[in-house]
Formats: sequence, structure tokens, C-alpha cells
Amino acid sequence: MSEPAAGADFAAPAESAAIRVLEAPENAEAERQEILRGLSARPKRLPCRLFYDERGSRLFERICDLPEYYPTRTEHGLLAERAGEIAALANAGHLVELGSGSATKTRLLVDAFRRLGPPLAYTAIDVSESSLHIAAAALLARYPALDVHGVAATYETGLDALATRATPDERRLVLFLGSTIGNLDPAETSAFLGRVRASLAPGDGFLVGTDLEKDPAVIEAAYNDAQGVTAAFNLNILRHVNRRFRADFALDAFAHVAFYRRELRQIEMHLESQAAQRVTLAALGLEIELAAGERIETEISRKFDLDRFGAELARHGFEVARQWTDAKRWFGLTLARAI
Ligand code: AVI
Repeated sequence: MSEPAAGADFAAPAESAAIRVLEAPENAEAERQEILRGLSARPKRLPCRLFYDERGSRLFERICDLPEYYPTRTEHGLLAERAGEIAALANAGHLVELGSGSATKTRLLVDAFRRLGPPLAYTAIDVSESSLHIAAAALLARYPALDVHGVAATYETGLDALATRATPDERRLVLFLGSTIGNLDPAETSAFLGRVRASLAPGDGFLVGTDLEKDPAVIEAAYNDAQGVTAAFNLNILRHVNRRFRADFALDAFAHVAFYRRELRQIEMHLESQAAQRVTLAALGLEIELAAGERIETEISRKFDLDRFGAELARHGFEVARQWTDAKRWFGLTLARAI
């Protein structure tokens, strides 16, 4: 299929994607239990997906453009260089993206797959329905004929829903970019990889972006930016919890802390209580006490070694087709195939 003229593409109507919302009522109760357990544990913790309300998603977009935050631009550079090779190796007719993706990164891949010729379908799975609409509109504005779908669900529910296929011989490529896999701990990673593999047929592909181990000073700077955007992003989780669970966290009573732990190969973000305080989460019937200096863990972001990551994929029923990295070896892309 040849590239349509850019002018004609942008003139087309944008909103015709099929967006399905998969209700999973058990998720709401599971989330309440998770927050109750996390805030009653030692150390206290909150799940990092609570960063992403509307304000948090906008702050994350700003993080991606910060001079210190190298992962987004490094992965983008790699995709720009390698998209053609990825498309040829994966030879897929359906791209399934976990997360609704930044239109620019997704477009690099869609362009490369369309250059190969066969018609292409694109499905994004994301808990945020509004993010799906934004991503779908951006893609359809550029590719009016693209078969675009969205599934508003957790990755697990969405992958399970896509497991049965309308066209059984169509090859899929699942995209998991941005090193979001680093936000899962080792047990979660293992369960997640098993779930992805179970949703694929032999020969289907899995493209994963991973931030790589490097000088901790570079990593720490990326999570402690000079403009304080990451600090605002971290603190925003409390604003979100206040709204969702009728809580009374005072944002100015906490400070952003981020540091690299070499032994675990991960950077961690925490919120440090600036005084002894008591917080109520009325919707959960929970009251917690924090000592001065006590921290709430909000995120881990693991950093990878490509060989070890390939071995982990092999343990979950994949073979590595190819891996790419940038000149500084700061970020990696792995294309794996289900066996
Ligand atoms: C989404 N995720 C891969 C980001 C990361 O780097 O772990 C989230 C983030 N946290 C602070 N800055 C960016």
C-alpha cells in the first residue's frame, strides 16, 4: 500500500474507532483491598497506576520531554531507526499496543508496517477510555483507512478478551513500549509475561522497550529533574487518592524522594512525610499514622540487562528474534516471538 498524501490524511474525519469498555466490577473491590493493604503495610505503598489521572497523564507527557528524562527520546530514536526492520521481522497484520501509546512512537511503527503492504489493524488496551479516544483520533487523522480499535480495560482483561480471533491466521505483534515493564516487580513481571504469552499464537511477536542499567547518576537525574515536574507527578498521586477515596492527604506535608538501589537495579520514588501526621481515607474506612521522615513508596522502575531479559522471555515461551540498543547502550528494544 502506498503512503497517502499527508494533506489528504489530515483532512479526514477522525473519530470512527471502535472503543469497547470492558467492565470488570471485581477490579474496583480488588483496588480497594490493594490500597488498604498497601497503606497498612511497612513500608507503606501506593500502586503507581494511581499516578495517571488526567492531571498525572499530562504531567507524564511533560516528563517525557524533560532534558534529564532520556528514556522517551532514546526509545523514539531507536524506533525511528529500526521500524522498517521490526516490521519486516514481525510480518504482522495486527498491532496490539498495551497502553494507548504516544501517537508519535506508534506512528513510526504503523508507517513501517504500511510500507510493507498488507492491510493493518491496530488495537490499544488502556484503562483510561479518554486516552484511548485521544490516541485513536490522532491515528485516524493520519490514517483514515486504518482499522483502529480500543479496549478500555486492564492489560490482563484486555489481552484475555483479544485471545479469540476473528481471523485465526492473522499474525499479531504486541507492543509494550516506554519501559513500562520496569514498573512491575519480578513476580508481577513473570505473571505478566505468562499472560502475554497465553494471549498469543506461535509465531506472533512481542516488542518490548526496556531502560538499561547505566551510571546511577544519570538515572537519578532523570527522576529528580531540575524543574520539579517529576516531584509534582509523584505528589499528584495523593491528590488523586484524596479525590477517589475521600482522603485528606495534605500535599505540602510530603516531599518527593527518588534514589537508585544498585542491588535491586531499580530507581524508587517515595513520598516522605515532613512531620508526624494522621490521614483519613473516608471511603476506605481507614485512618493511618505517619511518623516524621516515614515514606510511602509510590513507584519502582527497574533497569535491565538485555541478555538477562532475553533469558526471562525464554522462560515464558518466547524466543528473541532481535535486540537493538542505542550508541550509549542506554535503552533496549527486544523483538521476541512466541514459540
Ligand atoms: C511509565 N514509566 C515507565 C515511567 C518510568 O520511568 O518508570 C514513569 C515515570 N516515573 C517517573 N518518571 C517517569
